[in-house]
Amino acid sequence: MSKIPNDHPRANSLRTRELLVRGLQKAIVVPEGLIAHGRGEAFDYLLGERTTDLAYAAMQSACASLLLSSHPVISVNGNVVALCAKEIVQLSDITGAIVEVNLFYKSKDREVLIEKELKQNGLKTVFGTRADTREIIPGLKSKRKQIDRHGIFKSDTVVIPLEDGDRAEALARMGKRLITIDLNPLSRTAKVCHISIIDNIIRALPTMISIAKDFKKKSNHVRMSKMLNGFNNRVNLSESLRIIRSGSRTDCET
Ligand code: PTJ
Repeated sequence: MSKIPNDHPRANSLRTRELLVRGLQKAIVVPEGLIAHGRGEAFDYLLGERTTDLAYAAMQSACASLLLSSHPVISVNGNVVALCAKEIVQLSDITGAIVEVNLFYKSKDREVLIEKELKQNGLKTVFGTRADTREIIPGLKSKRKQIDRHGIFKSDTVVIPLEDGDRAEALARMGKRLITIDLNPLSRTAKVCHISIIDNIIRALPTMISIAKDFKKKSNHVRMSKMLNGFNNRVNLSESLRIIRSGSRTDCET
């Protein structure tokens, strides 16, 4: 990594960019992934590059949902693995969710590299990379329609971070309970999901890991069900937009 001074006002943001550039050099990330990140960054800037109370509440509901599900799955793409491979593996360990690779710009080479990266970070089984257990999401044209029979196909809950709207809508039609992490509260994905965490995945995953650990120690079925059923994504999205529109961010001009 190049030397980014610790006292640089945008040090975290610059370090995150470097993770993606490194992912691009390893061919885990596609060039389009850098552009997608740029869109996310713009929303993050407007949100104040912080986890809002709304995002925290969404993470609590999301963790409750994962822990209450019988077959939860975390779907990952190139950007997600370049940014947070270790955290994906940790969240999978704690919640029992399996991890499935699902790429928009799908290629066998990238699948192999992403699988390797996840395994190097401690994941034992990676779903979504085998042709013999493939099923198809009805009504979806992109290569993202290919899913694993033992993974997303039979799941009840799917986490779809940094996702495109087409597949989110198609998974919703299949009756899946959907959770996303997406900085854009206006995206089709954020609108169609049951729980949308409007936060940077870099901040969201470590927070979700600590919430899930805490729930496993201290929480019970009834409390988690209340948290899940009490969550209203429409309010969450409109309040997140209100924060952006209010222009409350004043601390950073660079
Ligand atoms: O690895 P592949 O081939 O599957 O391709 C992955 C990308 C991300 C290129 C692909 O899925 C894509 O084009 O996604 P979209 O349609 O641009 O959607 C990505 C969404 O994630 C946008 O709404 C962004 O605002 C949001 N986003 C980008 N970076 C972050 C983010 N949300 C949270 N944290 C981020 N770091």
